[in-house]
Amino acid sequence: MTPQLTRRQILGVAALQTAATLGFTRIGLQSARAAEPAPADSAPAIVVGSGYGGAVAALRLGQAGIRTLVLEMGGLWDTAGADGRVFCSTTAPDRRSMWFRSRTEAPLATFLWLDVVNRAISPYPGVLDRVHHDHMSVYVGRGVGGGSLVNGGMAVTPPRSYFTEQFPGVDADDMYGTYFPRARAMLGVNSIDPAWFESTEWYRFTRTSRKAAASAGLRTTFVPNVYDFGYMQREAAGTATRSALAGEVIYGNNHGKRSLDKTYLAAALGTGNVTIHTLEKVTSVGRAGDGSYVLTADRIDATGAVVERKQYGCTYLFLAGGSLGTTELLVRARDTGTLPDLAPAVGAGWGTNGNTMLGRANHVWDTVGADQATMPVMGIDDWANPDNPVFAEIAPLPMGFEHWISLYLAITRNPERASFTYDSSSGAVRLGWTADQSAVSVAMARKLFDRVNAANATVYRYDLFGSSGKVFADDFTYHPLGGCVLGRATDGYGRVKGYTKLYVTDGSLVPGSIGVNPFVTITALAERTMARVLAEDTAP
Ligand code: FAE
Repeated sequence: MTPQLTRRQILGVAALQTAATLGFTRIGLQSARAAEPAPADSAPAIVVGSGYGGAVAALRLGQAGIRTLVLEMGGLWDTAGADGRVFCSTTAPDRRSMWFRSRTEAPLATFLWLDVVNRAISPYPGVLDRVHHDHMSVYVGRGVGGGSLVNGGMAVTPPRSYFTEQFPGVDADDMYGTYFPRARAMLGVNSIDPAWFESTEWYRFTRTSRKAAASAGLRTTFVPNVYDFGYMQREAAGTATRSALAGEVIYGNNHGKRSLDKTYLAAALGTGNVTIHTLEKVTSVGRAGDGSYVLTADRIDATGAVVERKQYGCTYLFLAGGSLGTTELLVRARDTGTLPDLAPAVGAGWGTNGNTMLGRANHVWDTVGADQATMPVMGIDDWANPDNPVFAEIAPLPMGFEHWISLYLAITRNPERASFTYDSSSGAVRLGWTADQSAVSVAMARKLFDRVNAANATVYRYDLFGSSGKVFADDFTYHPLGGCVLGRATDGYGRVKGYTKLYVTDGSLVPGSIGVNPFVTITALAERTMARVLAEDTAP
């Protein structure tokens, strides 16, 4: 099923394509028609970042008739390289894969303890970044669309009871009646056809994991996705170019994925009120004497060199640089004195969503298949277990040959939280996460998967996360959450405490854990914020 694009989305897609073809770093409806528009140094509203929170803000501001500028540090991913493809695959990564690296840093570092996964690449503003802090590194997407360009597309609405626990001040009826459905509709969420799932070779790996879970008495559940499953079935039938069936995911999907540039951002550009500047990293935020906001941004080229330092001004400022990006900007602003009235809660309440990755070795007769679709469609749902709540995504590991590995991304209910601090000597903002805090997630994941192994007489894989024989990947997360938590660093709607007309709309609002993959929650909360802000704060 292909979602119906509105006329405005079609205009937006045309603007994105024209900007890409002509190499523009400013994208708006004007660039679809003629030459590059004149630089805008100020706008009524500025949005920092073009991931989920930023895309929702841009669309709703544009629809309200408010001229809006989006500043995105990553590039626009819409131009085919010499190989005819926009993105490279996970099996043959090149410079497009990662953000200014000379070697890829894939989550699964080794196979049979061998360093055969990562490749030398030349530094370039690639689409996936791995941001290193002590004891924890964070994977994030870079580009127009943020994490939507690189993620697994799992579009999961959290259990209402856990959402309410995490957000006691948010009206759950509003969320489950209005904002979650609105977010899912706009994101193009769809579900795999169960009959096709049961019969296709591409999901044998999921069925094998389901069987192992069932032997341990564990429940599995289908999860929706934003990858177009109609397209995927055509890939399998040989009538569409393969993407999810060609190993594409963490370095981008060339087809099938409804990333934000195809949904929210296309619609935002289609309003005619939204312009996106790419390869511009906001480095500081402050306030002018008249109460407007002043931003400094570095424009970089493909080598990473800063080619221009720009100043922007706006009345309304929406921060959507993701949990790391937004928190870093605000911690620095508070502690360097450019926004001194920010609350002490800015920088606190950060968590990994309890992420831990692991692999199990199946028996030789329990094959996972050489062919694996890259989009996960099922999870082991033991979240309601009060003793050890875990939701484990059954993850693909497409290697093109039978390897008998079941891979999982476990989301555990780890209560540990960390804070960011500003280091005045280096100017860096550092995360204070410790190895002990990761050990909590590992213990919970181990408890669940020890059960699965015991019931199936199987063992863990020791060869996937480096040469040391580590079973649980405890040093990275895909789900950075928190840092500017809703109701603590902000009011109940994302308005930053201490200031007016300053908002947070991204994953930094979520208090470190949401129990499922987070982007549907981030999108729905951003919808709720924008509805309130446009109704109350922007009236003339
Ligand atoms: P995000 O999407 O990260 O967007 C922030 C944007 O701001 C990025 O484009 C940045 O480049 C940009 N930016 C940051 N700082 C600046 C600055 N100073 N100046 C200008 N621009 C800036 O934030 N979630 C799911 O729900 N389902 C999944 O299946 C799933 N799989 C994942 C797989 C991978 C490999 C990864 C990395 C993540 C996955 N996630 C998944 C997580 C999901 O993508 C993430 O929660 C959201 O993207 C976060 O949305 P935000 O709007 O907070």
